[in-house]
Amino acid sequence: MSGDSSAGETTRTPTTFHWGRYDVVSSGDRVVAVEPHPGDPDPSPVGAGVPEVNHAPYRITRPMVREGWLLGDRDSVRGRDRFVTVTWDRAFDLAAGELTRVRGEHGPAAIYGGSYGWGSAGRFHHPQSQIHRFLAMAGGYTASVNTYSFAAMEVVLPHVIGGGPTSLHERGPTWREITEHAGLVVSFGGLAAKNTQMVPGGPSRHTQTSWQRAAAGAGVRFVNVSPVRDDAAAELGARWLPLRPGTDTALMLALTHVLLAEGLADTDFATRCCVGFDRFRDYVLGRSDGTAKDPAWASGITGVPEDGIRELARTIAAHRTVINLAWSIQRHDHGEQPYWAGIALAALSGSCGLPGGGPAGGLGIAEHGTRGHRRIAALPQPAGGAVARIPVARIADMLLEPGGTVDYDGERITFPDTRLVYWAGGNPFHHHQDLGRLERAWQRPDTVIVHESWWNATARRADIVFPVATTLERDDFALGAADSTITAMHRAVPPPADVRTDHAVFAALAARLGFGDRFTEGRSERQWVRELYDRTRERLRAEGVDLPGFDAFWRAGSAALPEKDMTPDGGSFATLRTDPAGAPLATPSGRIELVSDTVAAFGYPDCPGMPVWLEPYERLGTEAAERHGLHLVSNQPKTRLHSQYDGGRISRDSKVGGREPVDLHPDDARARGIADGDTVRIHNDRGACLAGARLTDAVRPGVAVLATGAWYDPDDDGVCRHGNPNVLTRDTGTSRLAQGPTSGTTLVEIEPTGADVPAVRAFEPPEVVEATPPPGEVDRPV
Ligand SMILES: Nc1nc2c(c(=O)[nH]1)N[C@H]1C(S)=C(S)[C@@H](COP(=O)(O)OP(=O)(O)OC[C@H]3O[C@@H](n4cnc5c(=O)[nH]c(N)nc54)[C@H](O)[C@@H]3O)O[C@H]1N2
Ligand SMILES: Nc1nc2c(c(=O)[nH]1)N[C@H]1C(S)=C(S)[C@@H](COP(=O)(O)OP(=O)(O)OC[C@H]3O[C@@H](n4cnc5c(=O)[nH]c(N)nc54)[C@H](O)[C@@H]3O)O[C@H]1N2
Ligand SMILES: [Mo]
Repeated sequence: MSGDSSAGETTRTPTTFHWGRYDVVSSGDRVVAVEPHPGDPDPSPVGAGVPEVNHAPYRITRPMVREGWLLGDRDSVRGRDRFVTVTWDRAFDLAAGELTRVRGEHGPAAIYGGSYGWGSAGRFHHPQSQIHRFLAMAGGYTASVNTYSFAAMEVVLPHVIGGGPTSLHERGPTWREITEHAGLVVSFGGLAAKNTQMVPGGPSRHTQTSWQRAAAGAGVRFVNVSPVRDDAAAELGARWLPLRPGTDTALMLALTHVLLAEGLADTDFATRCCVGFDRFRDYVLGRSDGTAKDPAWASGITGVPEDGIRELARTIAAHRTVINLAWSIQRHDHGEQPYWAGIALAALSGSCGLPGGGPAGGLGIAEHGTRGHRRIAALPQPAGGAVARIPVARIADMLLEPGGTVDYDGERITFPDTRLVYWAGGNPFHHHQDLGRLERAWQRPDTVIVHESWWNATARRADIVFPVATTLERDDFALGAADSTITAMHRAVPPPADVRTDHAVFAALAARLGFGDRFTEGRSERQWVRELYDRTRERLRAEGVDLPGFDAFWRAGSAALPEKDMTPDGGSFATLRTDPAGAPLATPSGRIELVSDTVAAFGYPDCPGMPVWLEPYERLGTEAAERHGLHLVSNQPKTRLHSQYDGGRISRDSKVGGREPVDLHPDDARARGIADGDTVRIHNDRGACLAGARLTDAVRPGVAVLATGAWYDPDDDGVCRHGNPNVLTRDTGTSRLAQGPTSGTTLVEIEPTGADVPAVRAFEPPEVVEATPPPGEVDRPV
């Protein structure tokens, strides 16, 4: 509970991050500790690293402007420049001036405000909501659609099973159903315990791993189809099927082949509840193209032995089976295919539409398979703010090719001429692919404005940097999308003297641009928090949930909601199974589309009208692997949320020699003269980084695992000294359908570096020069 604290005494205040609910222990202006809430049975360790990062030397504590930009030096380079301190007034004038100039000279589409990223959990201070409201009211902007998480899935699934982008999550079986009815969970991409830590908006309690345990305890068997053994917790006793990354579609087609060839396929469901079964079957059996997608064929592609494939198919047919599809399998070239093929496999498995069976998306991630989603009130957005839009992962294409076009889900999108980029709550110099290419693209706009709390790679590449308050320095409330506790987020400490909230920055800019009152609606931040809580309360009342009034909630620090279990009927595929005509899906046919005439009509060779195996641009077992013999898996980090809190204790403790660890099989390491703990150089034709080798037989030979999120730290040649995998990944869309990111499709080679290696400088702030402007005069470096 918050209250006064005098020096020496500590205060406890409740807060929530995307990784859970915590108590913040503070003393005066300092955060001393961040402790998991006692009600969380399986808290994330990431919280422990928060206090030092909140007060880190690389915290941005004053508004800053890039020197070369301020001086109008067109040859100066973003990312290599010094910064000049400016007053808030000056920073607001510069930003408002540029927004006005760019809109006036080039139109609103020249302002890119996609601003993708995982800003903080609070509902009011949610930076995406703040920036989009601001830019919409300022006259419009170019937005982004879809996600880095699961773009391929969210674009292809509406064609296949209908509904919204995450329809599979809502339709998949719950853990309760799995525990009670399932015999087998086959998980493509595993169900890594590490990934269950994070839920957008915050999990008040982490329940995934205990559900997994309960299912295993009830006799459910698990198969972990993944290059990494630890993608299933040891206690699940999962069978590990290590395949070559990016080959899931071939494996799924072969499993389907066995079901068809051995008379095990549920042809009744396939003909009654799906469309296109005949054509899909003919493709799988090789009748239409002369290649049977049988286990021998798939074994050559996936590296999984023929017998293993045959046996797994028979086990699937013999049990109530969940076909779980992790999001990682679609962050690949042709990433639409494994989701489509996975649903086809589930449709033929005999379990689709029965309790505890059928396809699931992202079970094991983000508390899926537990409860239904809540309708939480958000900051209102004016209509029509986005005057143009791009698929989110096509940002570098947009910056490099103004006027160029991109195919996307049946449309052709023309890239605007981007003059101003405005980011709040994301780190593109962590999340985007081929960062060397993004570096070049990022030099193109006239102006880049960034809100950040820390001198990360994106803040260093901005022209105007607004230093913003962290979650611990603001009042807010949180309710994870599928959660059962609404939590208060009390301001634990004040922000540093010259730091403001995102909202305060936008409110001040709005005032300068003449729509201050419209933006704030006359409410203070605290009044907005209350307002959004009241609106949430109102919405939940319509669902029969009675929340306390704001004051009582704020005092108590949290309020419980009744658990919202999804109907235990096998999800909406159950009604499809019993009555396909009476309970149609929202697809053109009303059924599962094994063949989609809509997608076929787009005429995309890289995403035809049914699930097929298409060669990715690179993979193990092909000629490309002769030069770069290891497949790089850049998965989600166990010790942080992407790049967030990389400098915190938990992430730092995981580094090897101060660099991001790369997991290698001992055989691959031996062949390259690499020992455990060595600094290594990972490289391909796109770039290179350094990392610290960790040898383990928990990765498949031929695979190297370097988690995403190490703060990008390029030297003068663009070699990342710290180990950010996105210097190595390729910036190509999944296909013309979704244009999603393909970070998973990456071959590399690795070698030892020897002793002479540069130090990591990711956490050293850039050079800052103090400007001492006489009042009213232009800032100049001294
Ligand atoms: N190679 C590879 N690349 C990947 C992935 C992968 O698996 N492999 N995964 C992809 C995926 S799934 C995702 S979702 C993306 C994630 O990409 P991002 O969401 O961009 O990554 P984060 O590190 O979470 O960045 C969030 C940023 O917001 C800042 N921030 C936090 N709270 C606030 C706030 O209240 N206000 C402001 N102004 N800033 C705030 C943090 O300091 C941080 O810099 O990465 C993608 N990139
Ligand atoms: N601790 C932690 N948890 C997180 C996040 C985080 O940053 N930190 N990020 C969250 C976010 S934004 C998202 S989108 C989700 C992402 O959820 P996912 O996309 O499922 O997560 P990943 O860790 O990228 O991948 C899961 C596993 O898939 C395996 N894998 C990789 N490529 C392949 C492949 O081609 N085939 C198969 N079969 N397996 C493969 C990898 O070994 C990896 O460990 O995670 C969320 N959870
Ligand atoms: Mo994500």
